[in-house]
Amino acid sequence: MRNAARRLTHRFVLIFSLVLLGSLLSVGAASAQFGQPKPVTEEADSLHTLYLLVTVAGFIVFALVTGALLYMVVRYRRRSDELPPQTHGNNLLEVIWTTIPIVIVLFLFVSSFVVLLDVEEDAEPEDLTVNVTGFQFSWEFVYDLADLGRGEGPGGEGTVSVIGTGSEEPLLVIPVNEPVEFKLTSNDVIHSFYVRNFLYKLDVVPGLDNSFKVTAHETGTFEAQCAELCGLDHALMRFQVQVMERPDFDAYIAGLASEQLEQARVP
Ligand SMILES: [Cu+2]
Repeated sequence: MRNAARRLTHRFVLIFSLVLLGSLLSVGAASAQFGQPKPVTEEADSLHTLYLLVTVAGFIVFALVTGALLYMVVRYRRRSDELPPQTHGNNLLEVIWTTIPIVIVLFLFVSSFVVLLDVEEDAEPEDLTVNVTGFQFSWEFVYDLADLGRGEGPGGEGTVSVIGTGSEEPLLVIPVNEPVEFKLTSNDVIHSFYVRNFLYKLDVVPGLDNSFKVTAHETGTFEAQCAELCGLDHALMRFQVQVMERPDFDAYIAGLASEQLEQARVP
């Protein structure tokens, strides 16, 4: 009898340790970004926190359910042909297993809604606007010289643009620590504007004005691409986003402006 009790304790300790180890590994993996690109905007930070919250909650539920299941399978396994006591219905249990999922779903709904409100907040009129046009098969980024956001900027009238070609990926340059609005339009079919490190993408739909705002908090160059299969050369619709300090951004735009003015002068 004592042997049987000891065996049971051993098994319980083994199962409990496995579940604990699994949970620790899961939480460790989740906090190590779990395959997500590094967030480089304030909005991406909120999205990443939400992602971790959902992932960790999922793993905790998984560990608890699997642990309870394994324990029950071992503890109450069939020992003889005798029919065990039969129980029909348990109100308390039903209330518990209905309430817990409702609380979890409500918690996830509220936290997602709060993050969504933050991420999809409208841009202010003084924010820098970049007009993005997707076309088969590249991108055009247009800056309005009279609307270069909160810095001094080169000023002046007119626009400057960067157009990609099949062989050359266009570069989208934005200033760091400033809200930037992207206004997305398409000339032909549906594309999708996707910058991995923004942890966000938005469809570029003909006839529909889509826009979103980011505040990048890190300088650097980040890979981006079209994320909607839009035709044969969809794979060529890659581009790069470069986040720079405000003076560098102003110098870049001024350079583009004088370059394009020069080209316009050439007969
Ligand atoms: Cu595409």
